[in-house]
Amino acid sequence: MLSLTLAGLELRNPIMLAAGIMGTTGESLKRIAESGAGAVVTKSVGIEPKAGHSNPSMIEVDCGYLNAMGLPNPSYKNFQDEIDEAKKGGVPVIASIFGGCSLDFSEIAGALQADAFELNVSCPHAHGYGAEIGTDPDIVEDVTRAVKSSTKVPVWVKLTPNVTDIKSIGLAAQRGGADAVVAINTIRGMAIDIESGYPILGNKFGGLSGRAIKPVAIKCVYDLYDVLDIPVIGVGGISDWKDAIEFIMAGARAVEIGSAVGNNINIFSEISSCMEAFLEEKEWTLDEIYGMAHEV
Ligand code: RRO
Repeated sequence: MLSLTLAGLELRNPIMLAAGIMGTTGESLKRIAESGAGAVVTKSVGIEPKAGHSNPSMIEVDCGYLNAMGLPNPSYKNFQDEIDEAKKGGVPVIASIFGGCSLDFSEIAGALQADAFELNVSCPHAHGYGAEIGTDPDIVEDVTRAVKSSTKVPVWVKLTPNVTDIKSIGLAAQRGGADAVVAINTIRGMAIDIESGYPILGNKFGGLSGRAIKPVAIKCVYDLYDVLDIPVIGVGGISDWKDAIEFIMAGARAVEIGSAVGNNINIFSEISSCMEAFLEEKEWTLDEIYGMAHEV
């Protein structure tokens, strides 16, 4: 049995869709829900419609992807229908939201009807948003507190690894009243075309995701588990069930999958069934492996 209660949400399994992948339309979110995800997180939405950065905005690199999408979104004012459609998939729908200040965040959270909110204070390449505010513990605390006072549903805060000490940011989110933290967003990175000498991404630099970042994410989850009382949700480079188990042993209550969904939409049910078989063979429960790596 993989079902669990996570920060106020009932989940049939701990394997969720991460923000940014197939999360722009209700139809695609519903499809992911129907393919076995425990919950789905939308693409981040903000106050005004945004076209995003110029192309190329996503490229494949060794062991991962670099993206600088630039928060393309239709504005929260045009997004409720997509959330409502996604809810037909029968699993919790978490709205990822971004803003430039606590007022932006609370306006959006006060207006959208979602099962939970994931606060994006961690996009690595958005001027005035994301990691530009999520690297300051005082702002993270303020934003979290503002959202908590404008909604009754659980509030998760997605953290950037592009800091010296992710624990201090996690603690700030906890002080602000977060119900969980999500670690990690992408790692700032860059690629250059050696024929022309030009940076490849339209935005010049972007965020690295995929297999390459898993060890970084594991360490962040491990460190956050040590200092927080609220649950940590792990994300970053999960490609198969072994990765998911590793995150849970590091201290993640649940995980989110992003880049790997691009290759295989059935990844949620595949991970769940392999994870169940592994736990059965080892005669362990999900609860027993949670944070296991801290017992040594
Ligand atoms: O849209 C993006 O460029 C983006 C976002 Br919002 C994010 O949170 N992380 C990322 O790597 N890209």
